[in-house]
Amino acid sequence: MNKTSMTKLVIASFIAIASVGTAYASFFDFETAATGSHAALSFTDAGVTLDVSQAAGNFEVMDLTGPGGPASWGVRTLLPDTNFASVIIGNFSQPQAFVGVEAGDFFADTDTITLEGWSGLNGTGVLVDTAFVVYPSTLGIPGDIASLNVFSNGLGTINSVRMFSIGAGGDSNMYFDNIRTRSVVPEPATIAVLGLGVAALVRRRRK
Ligand SMILES: [Ca+2]
Ligand SMILES: [Ca+2]
Ligand SMILES: [Ca+2]
Repeated sequence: MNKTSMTKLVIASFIAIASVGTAYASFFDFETAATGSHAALSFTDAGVTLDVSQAAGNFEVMDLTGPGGPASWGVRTLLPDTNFASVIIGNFSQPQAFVGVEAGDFFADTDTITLEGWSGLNGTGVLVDTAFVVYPSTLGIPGDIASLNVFSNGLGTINSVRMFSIGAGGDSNMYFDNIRTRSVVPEPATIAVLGLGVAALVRRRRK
């Protein structure tokens, strides 16, 4: 295979990967976290670091062994503190094109679960995308898992997320787990422009 066809193959593979809707590269399951109350925790997977905190107060890492979560959630999961409208914040070490999270509750109340993707850290800048799901009191884990996804778009890329639920009972005891992300990669057009720039530089050096 010559160099030109190799380049074409690389670009074709890149376009194929970029067009997959919710394919992900980094996965955060929180299984390594100590149970209990935390002000902040840091997780790294596939070159992306996720810093978890709460807008105010501490969040919890719950042990699901007792209540029994879904098998795919393992034995550690995130829970906002039990104050009304507590918000879990996730900051990423680099811009993300896609962020997904799973959520669930143990019946009790009807929850409105929200995932917001923001252009800045700590839920600042532009609100790029929002996903929300109403999770009725008749639903509960391990059987019923809600999945929420946000995507970068014309408004910007995602550098942080806010996750929260508002329960009809005034609490926010919704459980969050299995955060999946895909980092932003330069678009083929950007790569082509960069390539032209390099070629121009090489030509100038040769003169
Ligand atoms: Ca987990
Ligand atoms: Ca509920
Ligand atoms: Ca609830």
